[in-house]
Amino acid sequence: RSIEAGLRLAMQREEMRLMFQPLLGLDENRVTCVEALLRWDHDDRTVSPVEFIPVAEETGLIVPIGEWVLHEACKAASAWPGDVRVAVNLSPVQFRHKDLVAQVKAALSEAGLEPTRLELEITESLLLNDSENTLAALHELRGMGVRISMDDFGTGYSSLSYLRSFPFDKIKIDRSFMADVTTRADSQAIIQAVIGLGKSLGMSTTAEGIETEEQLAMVRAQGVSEVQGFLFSPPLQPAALANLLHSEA
Ligand code: G
Ligand code: G
Ligand code: MN
Ligand code: NA
Repeated sequence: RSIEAGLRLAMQREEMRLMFQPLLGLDENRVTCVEALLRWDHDDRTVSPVEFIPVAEETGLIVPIGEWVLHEACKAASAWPGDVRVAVNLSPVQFRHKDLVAQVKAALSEAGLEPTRLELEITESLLLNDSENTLAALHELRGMGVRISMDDFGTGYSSLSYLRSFPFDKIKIDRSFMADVTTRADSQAIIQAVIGLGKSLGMSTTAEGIETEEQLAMVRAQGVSEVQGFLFSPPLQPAALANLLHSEA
């Protein structure tokens, strides 16, 4: 397929780049974290990760691509002011690869970035396979000081059992729960319950997909720690993100 053929050449052609979406800490009232989001400029268009990540996973190309993302994200973060963290999305395939911990260590040391400034986001589906190796890698990374977030919480099948098998630092509540949060009491109740669950397990909570002032007011009142969404900022080019951080510093 053409995506596969293109992906094989994408790295050497330097067609991959990162966008950066800042997250707002509500207590701090400043950017606390920035999520790195991969883009592929190919054949006169920008291909979304939704399209190419599955192909990269099937072909194993996600391993070198993911390693590049880790290095680029850590390098970018090392130039940001203050203690802003960088969040990197990881694929389950990367977790099954025996070199993941070594790759993370290399990316951190090459960039001179403290491990506490790196967050790794994993979606719930990840732990389904090969859970022993995955858990061992997660524990080793966490032992180094790297933070681990559960991404898209509430969309998978086993959210609650994952919270019991691994001590995540952060729960990111999926944006599908924000869509109707201002009009539906049941969505509000679910968000409230997840925040409470996080508090009792010592995990912070982030609300994804905040697009309106009403949604922000709602999740703020409910006690969420951090928000992400187009209201505060869309994903930005690296220079625009650096400007934003320097204007805050
Ligand atoms: O930025 P955007 O909305 O297009 O991202 C779409 C999806 O792609 C999201 O689920 C996001 O987690 C995923 N994604 C973005 N960048 C990366 C990456 O570097 N690695 C992996 N595995 N997934 C990514
Ligand atoms: O699955 P993950 O949470 O990693 O996905 C991140 C994706 O969510 C990014 O591709 C980003 O473009 C998208 N995103 C970020 N903020 C918003 C938002 O407020 N609304 C919508 N619809 N998408 C968002
Ligand atoms: Mn994410
Ligand atoms: Na998400």
